Amino acid sequence: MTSCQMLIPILGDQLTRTLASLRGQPKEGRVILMMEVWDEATYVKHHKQKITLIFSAMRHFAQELGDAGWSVDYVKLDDANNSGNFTGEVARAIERHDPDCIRVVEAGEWRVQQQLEEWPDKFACEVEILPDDRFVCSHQEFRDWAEGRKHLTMEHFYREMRRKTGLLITEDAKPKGGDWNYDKDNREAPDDDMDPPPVPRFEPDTITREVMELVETRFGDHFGNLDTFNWPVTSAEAEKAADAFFAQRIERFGPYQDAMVHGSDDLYHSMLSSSINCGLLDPLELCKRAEEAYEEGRAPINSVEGFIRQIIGWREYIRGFYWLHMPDLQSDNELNAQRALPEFFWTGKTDMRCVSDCIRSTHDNAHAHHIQRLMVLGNFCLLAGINPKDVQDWYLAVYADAYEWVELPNVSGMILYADGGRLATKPYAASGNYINKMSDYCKKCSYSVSKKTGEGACPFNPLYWHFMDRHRERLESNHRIGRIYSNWDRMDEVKRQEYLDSAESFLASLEPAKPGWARD
Ligand code: FAD
Ligand code: DLZ
Ligand code: SF4
Repeated sequence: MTSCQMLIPILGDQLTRTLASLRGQPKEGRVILMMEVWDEATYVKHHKQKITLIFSAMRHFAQELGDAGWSVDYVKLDDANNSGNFTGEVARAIERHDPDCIRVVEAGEWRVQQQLEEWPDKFACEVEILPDDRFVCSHQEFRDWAEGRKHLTMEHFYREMRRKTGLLITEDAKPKGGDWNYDKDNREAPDDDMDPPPVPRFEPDTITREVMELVETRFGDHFGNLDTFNWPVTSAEAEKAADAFFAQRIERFGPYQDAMVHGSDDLYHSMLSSSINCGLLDPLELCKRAEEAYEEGRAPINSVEGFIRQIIGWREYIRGFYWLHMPDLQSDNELNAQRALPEFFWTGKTDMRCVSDCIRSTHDNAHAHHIQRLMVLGNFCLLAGINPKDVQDWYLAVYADAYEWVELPNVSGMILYADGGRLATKPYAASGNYINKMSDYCKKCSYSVSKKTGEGACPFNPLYWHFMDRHRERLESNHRIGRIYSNWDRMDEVKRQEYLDSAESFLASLEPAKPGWARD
């Protein structure tokens, strides 16, 4: 046993050189502990690319810290005696290093934070849990903001974050460009003018290839494909990805934010979420770079404001919302949705061309862009009444950027209305029309988007009315949705029944996913 003054555990989404637990610390007498553990890799059966990304990024980060003179104790998944969980590994590390104290940054996820909070009772040494100051808004600040508000409107929160950070704020405290929000200018349908440049390639190095082998051996039955792995695994690679976004794609990020094109997986999106969430990129720095692009005339206000809103608006709001409503958020099911996730979410085998393309992208890249997650896959789950637990597990498992703190509010609140409207003021329900307007999917789909009911009709059309009809009691009083029922009531009864029958027969045809898909 060697003795150190301080043990500093760093979790897989804390790969930041300026992390609060490292900042200002001398290297002498400190041991950094990093742990690959079975429990984290399997609490859902994560996409193979997600496990590869995290383990490879962790191993690269450990190497960088070592090169910089830190003493790093790195536990690999296959190390003999690996206990399989964070608490067990910290206990073993205490035996190895006999620290006076443990200094750790709070966990991103509620599940892991529960474990951290047991450490002061479990271990004889002092345990200090620090706030994660890589976010603009602390838990307490969000709670204070939420206190006494009837509805937690993202736009109100976002304006506070703009004022707090000074991003896109003029010297006389006004929003740059004149408006706070340019969302109305961010809804262009795809057109022939679109020509998004490819994202940079990141060839797997020896470390990543070793991790890929481990993942194929230990997690071979997990969803996903490793041949197409292209995620940055170091902060240098992540900076290169960011450089490419600011040089080539931010200009058109705004207008085409909601567009979808068959076979095009990134369009003008930044593709930076997986790097931001595991700590390789600083979100505030990215926002500053976006503002610079506006100041230098390289990108219009709607693109820059849109990007900044996603990060200091949505991302921060979602995190605050998660911590405010956990653990209840996990079990909320306002609309009493009970249907099992269909098998095609794993195979992509469905004639719905939009759904199958989003699942293909998810399988090949561990990624789908926002509007695909929201208005194709999410909309389908909402309309079909898939139970929230299945949907949460799926979204948590399949995306490289997925951590519960960001996945759960998006799933429970934004797509499923399972939280009863605390996040979104109305369900994001849409018929095939919306998908047709914002994509090129419908042109070659074997269903017809203009056909409303019966054989060959786009399933989103009858599902939409089936959803509205079965939740009438709950939704009719919502002023943002109520008028939809006047349209429904104006239809003749035969037509209404056709909608309901078409939806019923489609729902009856869905094959549920095989048991054991989420965890062993
Ligand atoms: P861009 O379109 O370039 O956006 C820029 C950045 O804004 C993103 O990198 C991300 O950090 C942030 N952002 C944008 N929208 C959101 C949002 N709704 N919530 C939080 N941050 C946002 N994002 C995750 O990071 N992890 C998740 O697990 C996740 N699950 C989602 C589940 C559902 C059902 C939905 C509808 C959205 C989810 N999102 C999630 C948000 C969003 O889809 C992804 O952040 C985005 O697709 C990542 O791609 P990008 O980096 O190219 O994003
Ligand atoms: C996602 C993930 C995976 C797959 N594996 C690990 C791991 O073995 N060790 C680790 O430190 N972190 C891992 N992570 C990321 C964690 O799940 C993430 O740090 C916590 O969820 C934070 O609450
Ligand atoms: Fe999707 Fe319907 Fe369009 Fe087919 S017709 S791509 S199912 S929206």
